[in-house]
Amino acid sequence: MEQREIPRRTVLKTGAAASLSGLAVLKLAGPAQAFPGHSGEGVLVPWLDPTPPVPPENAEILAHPLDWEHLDSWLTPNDEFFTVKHYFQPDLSPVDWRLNVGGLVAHEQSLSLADLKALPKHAVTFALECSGNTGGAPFAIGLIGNARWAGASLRQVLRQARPLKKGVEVIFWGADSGKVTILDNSGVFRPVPPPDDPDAPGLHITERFARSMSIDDAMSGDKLLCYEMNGVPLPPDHGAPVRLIAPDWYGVANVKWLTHIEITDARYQGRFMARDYVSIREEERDGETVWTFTSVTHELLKSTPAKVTRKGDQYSVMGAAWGAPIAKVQVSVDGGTWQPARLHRHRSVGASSGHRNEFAWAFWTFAWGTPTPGVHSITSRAFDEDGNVQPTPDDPRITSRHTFWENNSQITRRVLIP
Ligand SMILES: Nc1nc2c(c(=O)[nH]1)N[C@H]1C(S)=C(S)[C@@H](COP(=O)(O)O)O[C@H]1N2
Ligand SMILES: [Mo]
Repeated sequence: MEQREIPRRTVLKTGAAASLSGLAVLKLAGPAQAFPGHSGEGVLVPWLDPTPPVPPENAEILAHPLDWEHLDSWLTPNDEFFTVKHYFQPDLSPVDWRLNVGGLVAHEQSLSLADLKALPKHAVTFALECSGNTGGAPFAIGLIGNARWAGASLRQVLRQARPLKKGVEVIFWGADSGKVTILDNSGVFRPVPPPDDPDAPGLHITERFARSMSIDDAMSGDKLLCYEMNGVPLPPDHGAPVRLIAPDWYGVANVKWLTHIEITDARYQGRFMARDYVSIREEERDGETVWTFTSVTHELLKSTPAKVTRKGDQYSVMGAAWGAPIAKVQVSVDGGTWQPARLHRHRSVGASSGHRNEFAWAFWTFAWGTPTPGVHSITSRAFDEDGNVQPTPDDPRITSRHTFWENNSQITRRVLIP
C-alpha cells in the first residue's frame, strides 16, 4: 500500500477537542417552509435503488427508519423518528423515577422528574444520527431524524453534585440491559441476546447499556437531561422519562432511559464504548500498517439526496446535510461538474431567544431542469463552515474503515427519467 498521512479529520474528530468553532450567524427562513414533494408541490420520481425493509431478525433493535422519499418536514414527527434499542424498552414510571448523580462527587443527588423540570429549561434542535447509518447494511439508510429536544442543563446538574477533582469521566447508565458474550464484538445489527448456551465460548454476562465521556465534554456545549421531544413528553421508545441529549454526538452517546450518572476516575470500557461502536481502521504510517480502534463520538459532516420530484417538465432534487454547521452543498449529476444547491435555513420556535440551529440538519434543493430520458445518478456533497468537504467513497478516511460505523462518504442515488 502507498504511504499516506494519517487522515487529519479522523484525528480531529475523535479527539475530545473537536469543536464547532467559527459558526456564522444563520440566515433566517420561515419555519413552515414547504419543500418540493410536499403535497401538491410536485410528483415524486422514485429512486431505482429503493431501501429494503428492516429484516425481521433486526426489527427488535431497529424501527421506522426515515423514509427519505417522503421527507417533507424539517422536524421529524416523533412517531416517524427511527429508534434503536439494543436490549429492550424499559417501562419507567415518571413518578417513581429518580436520577442518581453519584460516584466521585461531594453532593450526591437523587432527582425526580419534577426536580429536573424545576430547573431552567433549555432546548436544542439536533439531527440525531446512528453511526451505523449508511454504513453497510442495505436497510440502514434512514437512521436519522431531526427533533427539538428540551430539558435541564447537564452542566447545571453536574455542578450541583460538585464533582471531586479526581473525577475525570462521566458514565451515563440506562435502565436497559441484556445478555452479552464477551469475545463478541461484531456489531449492532445482530439479534440480541445471543444464544443462551452457557457452554458457548466466552464470558456470559448481563450488561447494562452505558456510555461515558470526559467531564470536560459532559460540561461543555448544550448537553441536556432531556424530557421533551418536539414539544411533548419524551416518548417511551425515545428514552422516557429522561435521556441524555449530546448535540453533535452520534446517536449511541445519547443514552435513553437514563437512571444513573456516575463520576469516576477512570475511562469506562463497557460494550458500547470499547467493543461495539468502535471503528477499526487500517492505516499506513511510515510504510507500516497500523490498526487503530476509536470509540464512536462526534457526528461527521454528511449529506444525502432525499428525493427527486417533477413539476411539469422541471425536475428538482431535495436533500439534507448535517454533522457540522453547513456552509454549502453541491450536486453532481452522472458524475459531472459539481453545481450549487440552494440551502434552506431554518429558524425554530424560540429563535428570538438567540437559538441557532447549528446542530440541526439543513435542507437543500437543486434545480435540475429537464434531464434527458434514461437512468441518471445524483450525488451530493456538503461543505462545513471550516471549509471541510464530505469525503468521496474512495477517500482513505473511508476506505481505511473495517467496521461500518461512521461512514460519512458521499451518497449517490439513481433515478429513471421517463
Ligand atoms: N439506554 C439506551 N440508550 C440508547 C440506546 C439503547 O439501546 N439503550 N441506543 C442508542 C443508539 S445506538 C442510538 S442510534 C440512539 C437512537 O435514539 P432514538 O431511538 O431516540 O432514535 O439511542 C442511543 N441510546
Ligand atoms: Mo446507533
